[in-house]
Amino acid sequence: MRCFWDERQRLHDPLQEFFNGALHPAADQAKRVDAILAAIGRTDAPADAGLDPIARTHDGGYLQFLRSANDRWQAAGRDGDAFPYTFPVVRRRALKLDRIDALLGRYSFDTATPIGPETWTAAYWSAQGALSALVAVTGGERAAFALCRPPGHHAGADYCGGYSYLNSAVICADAAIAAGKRSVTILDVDYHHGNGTQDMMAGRDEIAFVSIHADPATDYPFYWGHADESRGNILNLPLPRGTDWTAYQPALIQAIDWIEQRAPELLIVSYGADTHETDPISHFKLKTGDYGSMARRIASLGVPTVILMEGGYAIDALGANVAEFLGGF
Ligand code: OKP
Ligand code: ZN
Repeated sequence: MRCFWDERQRLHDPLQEFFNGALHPAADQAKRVDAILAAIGRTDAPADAGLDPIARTHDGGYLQFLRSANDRWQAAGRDGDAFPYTFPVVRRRALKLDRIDALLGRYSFDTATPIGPETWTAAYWSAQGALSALVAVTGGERAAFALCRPPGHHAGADYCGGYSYLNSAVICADAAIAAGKRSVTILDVDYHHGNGTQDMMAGRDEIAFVSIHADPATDYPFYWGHADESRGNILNLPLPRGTDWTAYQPALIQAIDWIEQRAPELLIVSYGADTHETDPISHFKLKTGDYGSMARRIASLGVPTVILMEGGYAIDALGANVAEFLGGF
């Protein structure tokens, strides 16, 4: 299977994230990449499709912010990664503010997603990898993989969060529709709900989103991913902490039946290996071999598939988990 990766994605190297009242070492470490690269072997550098496909999906003001945030942070006299600390609550009126701290809160929903000097560059090439995987699949490949890192599924049209800055899955889906596909489905199997992807599904009947994830009553991102948000082109299948393959399988079958009914021309899989039993920030109990079973079930749909990397933080198991999933195709 063709795998896309660009060395510039390493330039995003966040030091810390803030949760539970303290700074912790960032879970999205650049060394995640080494584990995956060692396991998948040869990769191709993505082509540069430019800014247009990213600007089709994301808000212009947000993109401008993302590109300039760390410069503005430094201009305000700070070092290192830019962090938000004040957030406009949901109903606060729109204000045209220029202060970096106001912009950081306006365009973020958490304190886990700092912006470093090269975050834009890394996120840009992460999205380009997804677009190149799409080109491979529309060109006739059965499936292709993009090692998207930083990930994308928590990023909305005008916000970052959950280690995500640009939503590669939606960028890819929008590009496929622009290129003439009539129907695309995004299947998200990361441990965490893909809130950014879901948010961008409103009014998009040609794109559908189905997600299997930890119940947001107990797990991040809390405010999205509940079963009662399912409607039309959205299906949320939350599962409790402790879910193993036996308990996971029925949800996967339900997701696959739902996809089959929609008969998409293209499938995009947001693949997270953070459902693994040893993941340090998650609470499902899948084993390495389960990813092969999962992939074979998905592949049985017979739909051309773009596979995008999302989370997965158990470095010791990460390479094997990704290779097992890709091997299942
Ligand atoms: C990104 B992806 C841990 C707090 C974690 C952020 C999680 C982001 C997950 N106690 N907060 O979906 O893998
Ligand atoms: Zn995750």
